[in-house]
Amino acid sequence: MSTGASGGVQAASHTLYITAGSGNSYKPVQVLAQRGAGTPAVHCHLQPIDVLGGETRRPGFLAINPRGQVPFLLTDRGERLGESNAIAWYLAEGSALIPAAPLHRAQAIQWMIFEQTALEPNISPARFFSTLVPALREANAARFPGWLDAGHAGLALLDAHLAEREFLCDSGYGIADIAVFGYTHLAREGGFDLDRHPAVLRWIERVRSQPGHRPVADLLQPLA
Ligand SMILES: N[C@@H](CCC(=O)N[C@@H](CS)C(=O)NCC(=O)O)C(=O)O
Repeated sequence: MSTGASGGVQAASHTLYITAGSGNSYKPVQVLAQRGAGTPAVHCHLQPIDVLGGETRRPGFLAINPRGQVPFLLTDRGERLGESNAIAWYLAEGSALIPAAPLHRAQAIQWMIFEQTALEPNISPARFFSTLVPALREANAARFPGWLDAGHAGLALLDAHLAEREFLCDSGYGIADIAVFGYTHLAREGGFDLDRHPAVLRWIERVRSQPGHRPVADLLQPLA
């Protein structure tokens, strides 16, 4: 028995392992918050993991996810799933967050791969050493120019795409926006100048205004 997304006690529930302040952990939680009225409920217990305290490297967590990373999903049937975007997709099934048309579904996958290859690998470490563990920033100073250059190049591509449209896929707001928003909206915390990307800034505000949107600061709060 565990507390579900509804706040009530559920007989069977997924367990989603997450950590505070993480753009990756934020994505599947945002999906749970935005699956929308009228779609079947997904009962999910949010289990905080202390990454900075080393919990992902301890035997207890490695027995759950040998890769030692969050987010990680243990389903109500004991199945295991890693990778934030895969978990987000699984939890979004049955909702309008996943586009219906084949081309739009493929566009969503395209942007979720872009997020993991062009944005997250640059924004996440720059932010980590700037904001989450600033004591290690100096020791990693030589790596910052590479992260900033590559991250800005990715943000420029995103900006050019968004200059012509409201959301990433032609079908409108959905899972790709949630995935790309995860680290993009935190980029300033890594030293990125988002003023260079005005269409990205306008899109960030559009994403923030979507029904059910929760700020990353509320990541560990129980879902309504
Ligand atoms: N590609 C993975 C990256 C996951 C990741 O880097 N997780 C970090 C927190 S944001 C983590 O668990 N780090 C702990 C560790 O490596 O020990 C995803 O999208 O889920």
